[in-house]
Amino acid sequence: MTLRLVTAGESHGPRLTAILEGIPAGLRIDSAFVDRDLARRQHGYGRGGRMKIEKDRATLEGGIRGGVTLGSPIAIGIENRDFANWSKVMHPLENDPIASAERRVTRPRPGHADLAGGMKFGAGDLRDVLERASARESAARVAGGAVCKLLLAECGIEVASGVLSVGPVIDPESPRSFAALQKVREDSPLRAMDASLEKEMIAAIDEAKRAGDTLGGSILVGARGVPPGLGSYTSWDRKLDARIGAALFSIPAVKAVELGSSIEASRGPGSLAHDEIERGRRGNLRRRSNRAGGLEAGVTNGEDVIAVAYMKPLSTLARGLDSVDLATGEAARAAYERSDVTAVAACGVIAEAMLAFVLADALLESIGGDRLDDVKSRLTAHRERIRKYSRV
Ligand code: EPS
Repeated sequence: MTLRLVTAGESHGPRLTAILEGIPAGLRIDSAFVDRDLARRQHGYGRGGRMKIEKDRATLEGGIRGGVTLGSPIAIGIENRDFANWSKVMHPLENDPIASAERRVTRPRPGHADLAGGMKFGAGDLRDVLERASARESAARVAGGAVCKLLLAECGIEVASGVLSVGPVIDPESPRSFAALQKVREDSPLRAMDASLEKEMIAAIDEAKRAGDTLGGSILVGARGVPPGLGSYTSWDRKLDARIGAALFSIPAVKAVELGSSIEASRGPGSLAHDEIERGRRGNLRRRSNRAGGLEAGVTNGEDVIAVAYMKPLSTLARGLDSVDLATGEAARAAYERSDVTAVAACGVIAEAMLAFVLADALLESIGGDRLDDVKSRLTAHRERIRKYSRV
């Protein structure tokens, strides 16, 4: 692996940290761009009280000098404003025993990491688990992903996302293309691909909230301008579709991932599953469709990379699900403090970050270069070689 992204920090601890290692030297970092993505992740109808407290901003703390990367690990900090309300319980060194006892969690939520994580680490207080398992961590990934997007943009690659469905509200005919993603309105309440569905989506969220329930949904994430030949078919762990799948599966609450329109393709014959090859007017090779989502045998084929991530409904329900109190052994309702009703809009922005990371990693692996100008000139040579190959 050429690029590495590590995050640290608890949801109500002092701050989150992202360390991104492997970005070439000479990339200009626009911190306003990173902050814009952090704000996009916080946006979205259905979020809870926490998003009113936080105002995520990136503090660039390492690997950058005068706004330009040095080739060393990039460190980004994001303050948790809510820490001010939790310092007696979440201070890394010293906590107030009475406040900590009051905030102790012993009734695991089905679907969250509480019980499985508690069994793994032997946590007497499930807060030790849920603080790190919280989707708050995804803010650090979005900051790291924004830097990857800046690298990709220098190489002519764009990444975008939109909400395909919320709960049962979906347009099954919604086009799965990058062009459709470009129509998504960033300031709309849900960043839906089909704006005409937003009213119905909002009504579904309101209804779930009234019932003390939560909703999931699905998002489309895509990239345009990706050169052919990234990833590899030669070994299972080099396959880019597998790497994109793993990255999207790592997003909190994502339980299924699809590339292109492969679920529909699996239900029909091969004649309707593949993307037939033809020659364009300028002699270039092109496809009549993009059902494969820009990936064949784990290698990019030059079409837009398209994936869908499916998010389960959030596991913190106001009404609570049946559970067992680990302190008493008795049946009990799962713990509830506060929560989002849905975070599907945020999921799209996190998916952009994860896709940007995997594509930047694959680009550096295939094209390489210690300095941005080396990467760009090598990429130009790569694109030229492929252009010549396609015209033989
Ligand atoms: C989350 C629970 C909520 C969400 C949180 C993820 O936080 P709290 O427990 O403070 O109400 O708001 O998401 C974020 C804080 C965020 O920045 O996305 C959970 O349990 O996963």
